[in-house]
Amino acid sequence: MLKPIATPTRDLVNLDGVWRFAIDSRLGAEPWRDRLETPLEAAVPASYNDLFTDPAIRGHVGWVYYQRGVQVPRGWDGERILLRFDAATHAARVYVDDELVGEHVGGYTPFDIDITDTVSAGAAFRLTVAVSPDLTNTTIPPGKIEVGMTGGRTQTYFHDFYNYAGLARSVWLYSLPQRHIDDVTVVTGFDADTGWVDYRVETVGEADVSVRLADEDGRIVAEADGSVGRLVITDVTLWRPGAAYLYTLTVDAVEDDRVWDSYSLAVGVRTVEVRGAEFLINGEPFYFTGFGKHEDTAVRGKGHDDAYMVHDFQLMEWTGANSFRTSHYPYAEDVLDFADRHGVVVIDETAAVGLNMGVVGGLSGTPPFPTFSEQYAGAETQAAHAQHLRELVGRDKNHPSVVMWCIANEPASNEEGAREYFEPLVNLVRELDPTRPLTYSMVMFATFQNDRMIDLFDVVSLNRYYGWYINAGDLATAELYLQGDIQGWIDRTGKPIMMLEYGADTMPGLHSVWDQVWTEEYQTDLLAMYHRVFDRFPQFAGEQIWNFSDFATTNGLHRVGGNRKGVFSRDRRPKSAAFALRRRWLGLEGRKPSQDS
Ligand code: BDP
Repeated sequence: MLKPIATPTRDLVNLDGVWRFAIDSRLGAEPWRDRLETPLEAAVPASYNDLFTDPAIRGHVGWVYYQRGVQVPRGWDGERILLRFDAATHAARVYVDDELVGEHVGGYTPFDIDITDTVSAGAAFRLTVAVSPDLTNTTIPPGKIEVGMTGGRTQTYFHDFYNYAGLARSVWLYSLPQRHIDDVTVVTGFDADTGWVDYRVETVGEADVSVRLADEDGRIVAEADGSVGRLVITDVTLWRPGAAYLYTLTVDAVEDDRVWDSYSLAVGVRTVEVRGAEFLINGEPFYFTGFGKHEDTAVRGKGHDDAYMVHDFQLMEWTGANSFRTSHYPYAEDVLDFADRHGVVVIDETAAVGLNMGVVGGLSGTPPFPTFSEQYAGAETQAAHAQHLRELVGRDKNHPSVVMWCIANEPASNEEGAREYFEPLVNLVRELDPTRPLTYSMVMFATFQNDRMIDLFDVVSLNRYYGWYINAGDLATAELYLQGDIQGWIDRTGKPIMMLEYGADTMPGLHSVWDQVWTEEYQTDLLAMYHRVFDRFPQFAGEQIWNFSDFATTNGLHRVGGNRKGVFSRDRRPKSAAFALRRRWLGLEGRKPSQDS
């Protein structure tokens, strides 16, 4: 799916700003038929939850409504006219004046609605968007809605981060020529100094395709005709971690001597491969350093914010991180564009978090009922997961920064039914994208003895909390457990092994000379213990700490003001561990992990 951009043949109008806002219980029937009767306005992009002081809005179960007027530019006669929602979390119904023009389920992937037949160039219309924060067994992530003792509907879900919802990313109105480029797919490769870009272009309407590739100085380095082909680059400059290089691919759809449509995208030439226990980028072993993150800031919730994006990348670079995981859902496309431009490596994760009833069973890991059953994650959930994967790969397939798909966080891979649930999804992603390795991050109680599906995947990704949820305050015992755990996975799989979560909740300013949990010293010591263990295994392929920064969670007894496992606080101030990481990852302590593997 192509990102909407302005080109010589396409126009783009941004609809961000302040929209009228109300929850359904405070509106009459079919509220889209008129101006919303509400005193409230909400910022777009932003999650709506923390904008208002009213708890009934924050935790609302059911539809919320956004509305604004839109003016269609007068020059758009004869063009196709579309709305693009970069995200509506978790479902949306879109109305133009009185008419329902489209719907979408899935809170973190974009969708288009073609409104050509409903609106006119030069005219204005009323745009109303109903957005649902609800999580059920037909959404990804899944959740449960029940009627409680007070008669109100309550939402539960099986992940700790707060269920922020709303229009958290940009909304656009854009024009497309009737004959247009519908999709572009690139796969890159190289041999010595010669690089190539295999491309495939899909068009709507009859048109001949011609493509050209320019380097960063704007020099054309290769050209071709036809909707499928290979562009060869002599003396290629590769896209490398820490040293991004982007070519610009321009695609023209031509017919009757006229360029009907033109579209450009950035292309980084690089390869990704798993060989034995090694994760290779451009044929060279790559060791991941970095974080699991969240899209999470005060007031905005999961609202995309360019200032925070720039600052987060700065802080990651400052710590020496070379990568991050989009835990636990696809991030705004702007984040991947930024990673492409700055040579930051991304593990792109789906929103499939909480497919695990064992987590409800607490540390025993005993599910109250089977996870992979019609009661919870059944055929409908699997279908929603498959659709989510199609949309994720469709959006992100051309980003050089994306080197691996993580198709679920902590699923119950130890439970019966896990393999049957995941095997078709693995096959689907391999068909959609045969080039990138696959992984899922593994919950504590999915062990090398009981996991049922690792052989379907390329990389073993562990989430481990020895020293926190297990052996809290006893790092010596935690170290033994961790050592045995990693050894077990090496013996069982021979695949690259990475740690995608490890960490400790930490209260900035709390200190102790002893092994006291929640102190800054304990977080630093726990991370150092993990690193000591990782460094004993040459097969180890990477370390991403949980979490980059503190983040909002749902109410819960073991969360004090959110999840505090951040190396930075929620307002991005470093805890002591940040300085220790910087020494390790920038190689200031002698060993630089990325050089040794
Ligand atoms: C892991 C989850 C992550 C949580 C983390 C924690 O993958 O989303 O935030 O535990 O408890 O199980 O801090």
